[in-house]
Amino acid sequence: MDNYKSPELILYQHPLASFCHKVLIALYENGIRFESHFVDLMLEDVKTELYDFWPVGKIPLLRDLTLDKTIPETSIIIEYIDLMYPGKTKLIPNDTNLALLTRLWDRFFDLYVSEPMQKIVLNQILPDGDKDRLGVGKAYSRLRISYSMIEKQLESKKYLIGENFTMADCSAIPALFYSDTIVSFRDHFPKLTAYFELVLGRDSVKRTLSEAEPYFSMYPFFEKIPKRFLKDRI
Ligand SMILES: N[C@@H](CCC(=O)N[C@@H](CS)C(=O)NCC(=O)O)C(=O)O
Repeated sequence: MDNYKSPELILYQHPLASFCHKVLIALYENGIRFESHFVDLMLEDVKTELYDFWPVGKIPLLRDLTLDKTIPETSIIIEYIDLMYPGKTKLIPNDTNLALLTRLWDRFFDLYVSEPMQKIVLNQILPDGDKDRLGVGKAYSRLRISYSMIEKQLESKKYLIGENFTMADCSAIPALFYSDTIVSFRDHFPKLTAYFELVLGRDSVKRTLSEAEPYFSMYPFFEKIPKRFLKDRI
């Protein structure tokens, strides 16, 4: 039986989606029980249910049935679970300055790694006439600048903001997992590479990636996903 299932929390998500990984890692870090509702954005009925709660239509989306609350936006979902369902990993530090740094690096990864990564991935599946050459060029250079900034941030730190794993790391891991398949950081950014290897070892991350694995072949840069993340290691 799956320990993580409970009728109280429902997470609308898709196991391939990087922003869903961000929240899944946070939930798994603290063994928070929830029920998963897969959202296939191609299927109208699932989309309708999601749009009823949050017309923006982005995933993931959390529903807390105990309080009849809808919680959208990954950073807000993580803030919410840290507050309402605290566990061994304090995702938002109690110290005000560390909390600010956590939020800053969470924003940084969403806006300056995930966003350009998504731009490049989306562009890959667009028909030729709709491709955005200029925007994609900017996205590639943004990723390189971001990697240099992360390398500097990690100079004397174990995790992104210090000794402890936080929301900033939840945000970083999926962003880096996919961005590395587009602009690899492994040859030029040793601290970033070492950090990424460290976080890949966490159970929450292993579980998230193994649940994503059956869907990896749908990813436009599938051939760039390192074979060690694939079950059949083709
Ligand atoms: N700012 C949002 C971003 C979420 C997001 O972009 N989710 C993607 C999946 S990774 C999505 O819903 N894409 C479908 C769409 O944009 O219609 C958050 O942090 O929750």
